[in-house]
Amino acid sequence: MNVLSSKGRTGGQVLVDALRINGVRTVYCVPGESFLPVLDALYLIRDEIDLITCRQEGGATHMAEAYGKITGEPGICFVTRGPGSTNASIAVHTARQDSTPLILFVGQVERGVLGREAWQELDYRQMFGSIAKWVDQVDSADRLPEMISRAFSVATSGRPGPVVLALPEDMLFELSTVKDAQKYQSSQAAPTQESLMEMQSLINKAKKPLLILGGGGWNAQATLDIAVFSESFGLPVACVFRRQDLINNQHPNYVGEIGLGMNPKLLEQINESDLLIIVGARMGETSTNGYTLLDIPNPKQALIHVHGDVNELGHVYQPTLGINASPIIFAAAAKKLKSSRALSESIDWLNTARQNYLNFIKPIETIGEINLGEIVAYLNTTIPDDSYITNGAGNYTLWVQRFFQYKKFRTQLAPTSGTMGYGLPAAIAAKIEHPERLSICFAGDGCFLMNGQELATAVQYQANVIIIVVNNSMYGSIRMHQERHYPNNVWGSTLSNPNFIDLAKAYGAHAELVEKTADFPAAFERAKNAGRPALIEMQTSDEILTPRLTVSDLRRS
Ligand SMILES: Cc1ncc(C[n+]2csc(CCOP(=O)(O)OP(=O)(O)O)c2C)c(N)n1
Ligand SMILES: [Mg+2]
Repeated sequence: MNVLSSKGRTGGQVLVDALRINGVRTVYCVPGESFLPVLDALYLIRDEIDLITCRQEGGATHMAEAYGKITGEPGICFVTRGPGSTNASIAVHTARQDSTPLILFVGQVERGVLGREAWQELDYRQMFGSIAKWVDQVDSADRLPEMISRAFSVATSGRPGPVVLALPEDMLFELSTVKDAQKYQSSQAAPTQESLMEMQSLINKAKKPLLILGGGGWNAQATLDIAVFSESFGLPVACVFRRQDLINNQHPNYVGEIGLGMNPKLLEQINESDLLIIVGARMGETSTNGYTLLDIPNPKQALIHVHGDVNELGHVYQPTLGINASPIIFAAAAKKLKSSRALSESIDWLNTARQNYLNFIKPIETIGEINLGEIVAYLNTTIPDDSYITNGAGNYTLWVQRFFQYKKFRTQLAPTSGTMGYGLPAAIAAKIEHPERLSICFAGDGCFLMNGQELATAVQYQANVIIIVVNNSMYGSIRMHQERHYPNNVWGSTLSNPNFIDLAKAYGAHAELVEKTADFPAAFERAKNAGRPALIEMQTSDEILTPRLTVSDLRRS
């Protein structure tokens, strides 16, 4: 039912009705006086749409971004003008690089003072011009249904991404008799029959083909379909940086991640391969060893590139065959293709890749009482397959991504944008969306403090996440680069931290310190059963940089 009076609805009510029509169930925000009519309209339908109030816009917008990743529908976030929008920009960038559907609504000064650099005024078209997929300002309440409908379509069609809409304050109070638009439709490209036939023939001829998955716009069914395709053609399957959940990592064709800290043996096989079939991925810097993995613009391997955005094909690499198709439609079609390859001929190629992967994920010896590899491996074999594992940026992520096997679609919530502070808001959004599932956030000491304030949000909404803080008292990743370029000159990368246990308890969370690897399982059980958000801190040596590199190694080299 519309919140309709005889003179019409306020802009805020028209906007909220549009959200409801488009299936929105959760809205994230940090409130601002610039969008009070929206808050009021949300109050009137509070039984239908949950409002999650956060502590900082970076946290709020990252929660909305994670909602977009989990559901495939745009995450919705409201922030105030000026400083609210600048705080929120971090997650607009994440949504851009991670190809996530997101709609960020930003307050704006009233129409009559626009252009004077009024209080907190910004030109959002300029500010978000290079990061949003579309940014605009709604200057009349009558145009809200049209522009919101477009926002949903743009955010989800082709390569998904972020949309920013600015809302002049007086427009939201304005009364309008405009009619609602229908629910949005998302449009996707489909592969032609000819291109599928050509692909089939290229694969049938190849001796050492490799399938690489990545990007946005997938769903659970597509990941199952693509696995069937890999089986029919005997293809080893790699996933790009932080997209490891596009195939069950226990599937016999999965051979590892192409990202930072990747298996050198997988790198060798990519070099040796004669055909790469890349589905959904852009093959950006982090998935190509800094643009060294594939020759630009002509890789020495034959290249089949499948992408939902036609502009990605030929953007960096000239494909032998470019296919403009959404991963979902492509995977459904590829699943039906029949192989005429003699699978026995390439079985060694596949088995070697798989064995290399299995060897790579065995935990290795480390310095000190905490072996992070063993702890991740413990979780890998004990937690339910649908548990969420989230992280931000930092060297601690190398252990998570190397030793954990993601088994279901969208259980890995990790920013390909490399933004610190992502893990906690993502874990909270996941727990709010699926309270019945475990939601585990890995964070470095640096990473945790970037959005640690959202622990208050988790407590407020009973989002009982489990946070594992890997505390090495440094921005370890930066220290590693520093040691490489300026050995011994440690500067600006050490951290003097708060007592994380006391801090978490002050927020109302359960918290404990784990000092030895063997103590982790019991602490994890207590965290799971705490009935509130929980934090487990583990202190690791500042000598350890990555699973296979120490500070001393670097100083000796
Ligand atoms: C928002 C943001 N700021 C800065 C950086 C640069 N950066 C990348 S990793 C890192 C250090 C991370 O430290 P921590 O979370 O403690 O993890 P560690 O590397 O010590 O394991 C920094 C500062 C970044 N990626 N994102
Ligand atoms: Mg650290």
